[in-house]
Amino acid sequence: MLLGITILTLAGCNTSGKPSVEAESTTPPAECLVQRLSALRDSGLIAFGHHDDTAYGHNWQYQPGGSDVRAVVGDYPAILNWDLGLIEWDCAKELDGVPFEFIRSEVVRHDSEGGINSFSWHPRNPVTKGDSWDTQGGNIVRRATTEGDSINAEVEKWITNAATFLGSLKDADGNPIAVIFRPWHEHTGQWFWWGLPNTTAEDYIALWHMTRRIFDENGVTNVVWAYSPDKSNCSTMEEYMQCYPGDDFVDIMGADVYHFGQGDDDIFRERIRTTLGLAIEAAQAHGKIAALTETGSEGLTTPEWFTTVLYPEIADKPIAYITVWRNGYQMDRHYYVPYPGHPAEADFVAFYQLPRTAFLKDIAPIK
Ligand code: BMA
Repeated sequence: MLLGITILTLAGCNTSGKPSVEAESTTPPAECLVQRLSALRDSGLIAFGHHDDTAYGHNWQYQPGGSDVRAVVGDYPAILNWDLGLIEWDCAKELDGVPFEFIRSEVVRHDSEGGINSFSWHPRNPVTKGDSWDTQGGNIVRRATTEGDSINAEVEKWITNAATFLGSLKDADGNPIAVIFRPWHEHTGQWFWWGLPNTTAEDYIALWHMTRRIFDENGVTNVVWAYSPDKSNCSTMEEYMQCYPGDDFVDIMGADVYHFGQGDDDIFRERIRTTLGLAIEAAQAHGKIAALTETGSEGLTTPEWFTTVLYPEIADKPIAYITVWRNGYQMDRHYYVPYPGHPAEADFVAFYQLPRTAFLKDIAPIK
């Protein structure tokens, strides 16, 4: 809900957080989004994001205007998160079945309404052809970054696919739409093939640099880069920064911290304080933007979770946004925001009404 948002005119950018047309700005679109996120953080608002929000929800999919968030609070999330999983195999749909062309049209629509889009990526395992969670195949990241290795050529092609798609996101005037991209996430956990200990910090950093080089070679100027360690094995600054690719490669210092287990509120609180605390400290030290890049309590078994567990932990934090994961279509317990009729509905409305939480209407620029 609105807290007196300050619309700043940023150098080379207009009030929508885009390169200024009138001034024939040469500021890259990504830079304007970085400035918009900084302004958002400085305004005291925390933008709310939800994964696949308008594609499907608890008991519906692909309905015009559909969104569990909107159905409950009457407004869309400020940030829509999407995934690129399976773009590497040239598939028409991402790993949870959302067509990439649907994603493109939603990105354009949300952007035109003043919202922000963000992307994660769950690519397949290039050695075993299994999914992201298949950690078999040795140090795949080393092979992926070693010139001459067949996996290197393959993963370079995968990254080129991601760069081509993100770089091709354009608004109705043909201008690139800036988006947040959060590749190779949760690397401090051991569940992804690119995570520690399935690779080394040195190899991980090489993968990030390779990713960035390929985006640059493809002329992509609309990507804001988010680094997002998971709370696992991430309770010291040394652990948080262990795989940091460097100030020239990252714009957002993230933290992925989920609430597992009913009633383990204090464990979650402590994890947020620790890992998000490190993200904030690192962001301040490196001149970056901090964010709670993934969070949530699956099934919302504590109906007041948003206002009594999550909000007190983020309310006084200088972060630009938070993102919760998806409301699976016809997945009984796999959802992270309430849908109409769910016991957590009233609490989510109360969360929406809190002065610092920002949804689409709060961050949409005044035109
Ligand atoms: C996980 C679950 C899976 C999904 C995956 C990638 O957290 O939601 O069902 O396939 O993310 O989106």
